[in-house]
Amino acid sequence: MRLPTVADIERRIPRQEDFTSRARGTGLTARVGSALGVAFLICFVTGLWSGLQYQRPSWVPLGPGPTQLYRWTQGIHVVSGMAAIPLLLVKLWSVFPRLFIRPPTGAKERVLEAFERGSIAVLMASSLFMLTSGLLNIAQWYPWEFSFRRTHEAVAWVAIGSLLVHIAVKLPVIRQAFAEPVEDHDVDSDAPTRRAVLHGAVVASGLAVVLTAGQTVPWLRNISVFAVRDGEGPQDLPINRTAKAAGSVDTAQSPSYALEILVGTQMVSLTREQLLSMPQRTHRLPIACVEGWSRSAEWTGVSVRDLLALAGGAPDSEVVVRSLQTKGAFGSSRLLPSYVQDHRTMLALKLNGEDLSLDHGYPCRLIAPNRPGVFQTKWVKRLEVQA
Ligand SMILES: Nc1nc2c(c(=O)[nH]1)N[C@H]1C(S)=C(S)[C@@H](COP(=O)(O)O)O[C@H]1N2
Ligand SMILES: [Mo]
Repeated sequence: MRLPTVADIERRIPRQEDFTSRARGTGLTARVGSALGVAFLICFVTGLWSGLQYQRPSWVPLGPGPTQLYRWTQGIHVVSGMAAIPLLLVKLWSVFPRLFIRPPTGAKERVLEAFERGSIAVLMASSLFMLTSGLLNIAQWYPWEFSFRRTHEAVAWVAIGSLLVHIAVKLPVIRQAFAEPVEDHDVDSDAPTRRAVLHGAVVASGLAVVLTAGQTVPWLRNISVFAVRDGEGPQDLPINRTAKAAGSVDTAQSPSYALEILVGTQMVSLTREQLLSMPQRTHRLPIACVEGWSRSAEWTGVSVRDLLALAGGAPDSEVVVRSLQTKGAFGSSRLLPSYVQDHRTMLALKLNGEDLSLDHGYPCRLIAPNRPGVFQTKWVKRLEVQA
């Protein structure tokens, strides 16, 4: 038996001409690609905004208003990511045969071609990584070892950078494609047309939006089968992490529980009864998770500002909030002075008129306007202020 030669193998690799579907075409690619570019851009900007909540350069103002801002930016982030998935799949399908174009013969052309293919490979790999890691994150499945947030943010820069290069390189082709009709041949009735593929991509993307958006938009909730949380949960609010998972069941229900407020070296302790005897404030505020789901509720409790006043802390302090939690991440968060000054930043004792349930953070939880859910610390043990 003769081993296959390189020429034999080469002959078996398909050529661009072997893909005969007339449903592919530059007009289709350019249109789906542009929609995808818009979705990526929205995703990138809203994602940057979310990243700033964790690490803020001093010139970026972050505060409690507008109350619903983070809820909307993060809802839009997740929805535009979902919308991008069908668009990316159709886009890749529409250019797939180009993978099999044979390299050009001239040395200079080969180098240029290698650069172009290299940049597209980076764009494709980073785009697929962004959409996959985002999707797995909202499904709360972490099959990886690395930090989701840092990696998702770092690769976003690679994706947006290679996208800009790609657009710059293809601009003449894109221009021409938009100047011409999507179909450039006589449409025979049997074959799927480019227009049909384009419509299919738009419908699939629109469906992804509608089926996800209900986690932010209440009146869409019942049809949003892709929403990660259906809005169910004790006291009408979803639960991400239970008290059991956080290892706070016993300490949260202990009769010896007292909230500690540490100002410099001075400490004030307050039992839940003492907290309840302080002036109570009630506000309607959303929990807005980074996974895109959000839900408003009526919270009643004591403002952090009132608590600082009682313990001798200044109202323009930065406050660290620590939880009783013993297992897992998100056991503490930091309140910027702008949040502390707003009386709606509270330690909530009640939710929708009832005592806070254990899984919602009993004996008390932080709630503040325009704040990512992950910083709305539950089972609060201590407020710490640098004197
Ligand atoms: N102590 C503590 N507080 C926490 C969390 C946590 O894991 N531990 N999860 C946060 C997250 S990610 C969100 S979105 C909100 C709402 O989560 P829940 O649905 O679990 O209450 O609570 C936040 N507060
Ligand atoms: Mo969250």
